[in-house]
Amino acid sequence: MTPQQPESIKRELSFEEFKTVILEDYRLVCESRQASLTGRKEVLTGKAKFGIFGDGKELAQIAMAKVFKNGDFRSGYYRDQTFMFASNLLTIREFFAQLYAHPDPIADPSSAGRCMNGHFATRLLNSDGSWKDQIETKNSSADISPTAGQMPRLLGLALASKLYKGNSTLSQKMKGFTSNGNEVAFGTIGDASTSEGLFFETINAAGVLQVPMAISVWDDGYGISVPALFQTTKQNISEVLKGFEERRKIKAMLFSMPKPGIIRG
Ligand SMILES: Cc1ncc(C[n+]2csc(CCOP(=O)(O)OP(=O)(O)O)c2C)c(N)n1
Repeated sequence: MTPQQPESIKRELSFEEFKTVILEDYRLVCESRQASLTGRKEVLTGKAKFGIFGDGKELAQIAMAKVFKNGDFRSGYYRDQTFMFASNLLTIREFFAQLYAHPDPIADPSSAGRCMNGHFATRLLNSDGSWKDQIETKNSSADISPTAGQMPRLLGLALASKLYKGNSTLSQKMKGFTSNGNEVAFGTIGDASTSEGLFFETINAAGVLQVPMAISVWDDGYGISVPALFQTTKQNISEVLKGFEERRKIKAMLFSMPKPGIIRG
């Protein structure tokens, strides 16, 4: 995690502080739900051409936003509006500007109307073309339309942190991009999209490489109208992924193996 943790995370909250946080979170849940309902009406009445929304996934995203820090990156998909609101990376006005494909980057900073709605990007460049300091901000890489396409990029972002961490010369040179590799890459994906090969390749590679990556699966049991029974082994991706859990035994075994140079006979 990046060093600048808010005070509220470091110490115990008083009851009044706790109440304030809960009420703020509840307000955001309601606002985000209303944005989904209103947005869907705009699409179904023909005022916006297409739209997918994040209703039903509000609370989990608020929880995720609480541990998302400056310097971290998101690589996610179209259901993440509440996470973006909670991370202060998107306003409801910008959300609707994207739905109406507003061509002004001030109205729709994600893509100036170029991307579909729910494709959440933060800007990496200043208006003069220079790099923004990515350590001072929370960051979101632009969503892409093929489901699970966000997974390899998630892995790449996490691997970058590991490489920075292991190479102080590199991380010194790349000030503005890393704080000694302490950044975490946060990924999101729908349960049906976990059937894509890119998902399993990413999970496998993350296990091998041991990179700082956190994945949330928004598991609602369906991919459009197809239930998990027809697309996920055991109908439950969490059960499937248990096989990828790192076991202390395996780790201990690897560490006790002789180095290749000293194997005899
Ligand atoms: C590679 C690919 N195949 C199909 C689609 C069409 N598509 C868009 S969303 C979707 C369903 C995804 O379901 P899930 O991953 O469970 O996410 P949810 O929308 O339910 O949160 C499909 C099949 C796509 N965008 N990309």
